[in-house]
Amino acid sequence: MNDLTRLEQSAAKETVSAGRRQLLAGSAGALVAAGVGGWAGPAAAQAKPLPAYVSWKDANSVIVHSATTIETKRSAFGSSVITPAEQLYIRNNLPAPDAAIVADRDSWEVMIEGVKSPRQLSVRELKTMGLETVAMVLQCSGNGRGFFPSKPSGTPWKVGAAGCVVWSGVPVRAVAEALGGMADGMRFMTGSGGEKLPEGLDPKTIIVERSVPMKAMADSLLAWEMNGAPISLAHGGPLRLIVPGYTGVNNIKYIKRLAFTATETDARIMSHGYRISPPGTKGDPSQPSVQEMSVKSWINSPNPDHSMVKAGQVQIQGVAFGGLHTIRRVEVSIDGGRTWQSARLVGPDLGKYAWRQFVLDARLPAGSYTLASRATDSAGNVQPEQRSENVGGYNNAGWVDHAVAVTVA
Ligand SMILES: Nc1nc2c(c(=O)[nH]1)N[C@H]1C(S)=C(S)[C@@H](COP(=O)(O)O)O[C@H]1N2
Ligand SMILES: [Mo]
Repeated sequence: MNDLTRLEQSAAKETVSAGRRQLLAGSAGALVAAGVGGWAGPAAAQAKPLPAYVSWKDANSVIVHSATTIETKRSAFGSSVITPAEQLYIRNNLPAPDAAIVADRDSWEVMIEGVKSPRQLSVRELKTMGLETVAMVLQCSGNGRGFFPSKPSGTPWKVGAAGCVVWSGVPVRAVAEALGGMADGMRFMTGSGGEKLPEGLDPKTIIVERSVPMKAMADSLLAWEMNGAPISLAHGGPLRLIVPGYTGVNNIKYIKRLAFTATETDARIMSHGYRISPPGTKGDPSQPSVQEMSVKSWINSPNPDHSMVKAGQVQIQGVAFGGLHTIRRVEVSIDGGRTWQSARLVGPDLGKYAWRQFVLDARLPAGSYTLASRATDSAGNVQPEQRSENVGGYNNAGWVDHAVAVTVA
């Protein structure tokens, strides 16, 4: 039995117990408990239960697309900057490793290569080498894919494959220094995930292994803590590579090897995956890789998932981030982008990699509105009106796609 089958079976088991739990919650739960549930069964339109390894997530805050793809509901994003672990999205390209790896966290080892004195370091040793904390937006490269009319293959995320999370760990540069500094001629930082790979397949075709340009090292961490707690298995514990400003896939969970390399890895997820491929083409190494995030914002409230919006004073709020730059301003439109008003940034500024909450205090008489937001970063980059078409449905920051239609009564 391979890992995927095992995962599906455990997910199926979970269907039953979660269904029992939901029985009290109403008829949807009752349907699942009656055995109609399952990943592809007739009840597929019903909310899928949480798989076992993320059973601790808040079921009401997430959309379970599959056992390895779970999205935060737009209506669940709060106003206090940080996304709680219970609400944060999940994206695993491979089934998560066995929970045994977080039983003795300090013993987890990562091999450091491409330095003068390469060696294996345990989390216990890493904890002696330095400490830094960074708040950053973790966002899947495919967040917003669900808005592409071309229906790219992959999870149709809307806005919820993103969150703002705080990580603590040792700066990668401190680790490199402790091992004699970088070897000559290295231009990339390459991280490899520690999942067990199915046998009989070329590991390069399945391993989660990504290279980022060396400049990304400056603020990168080998992190063991998220939002003040040891990183859960689901989010990459015991140890995760954090590359602030770079899309989700570059933040390698269960990191088992960190190498400074002269070239990008030839792992398939790097060479062919996550490429900006023009319509009608296939991913290949000549195309731009999905790496740095760019300026983006969206409105979370009010939105169509909420119950009816009452006419009168309304706080229109959302989040904005610049990827590698801080947010300078956010404009909000209540008429689909014909006219714009400056929104106010609220809450603490947790640094250039975090998102900012914004709010527009508006008086809305009864009627229909298209609410949109448009962010500008400190480098003067303005969130684009339209997505850039690409086969994979990556990097969607277009404000038109992210607008919401609401009825005020
Ligand atoms: N080892 C490993 N790291 C990984 C992945 C993975 O499958 N395995 N998925 C990547 C992708 S595509 C994303 S979007 C983020 C998701 O992080 P999260 O599940 O903690 O939200 O992790 C990235 N790091
Ligand atoms: Mo992702």
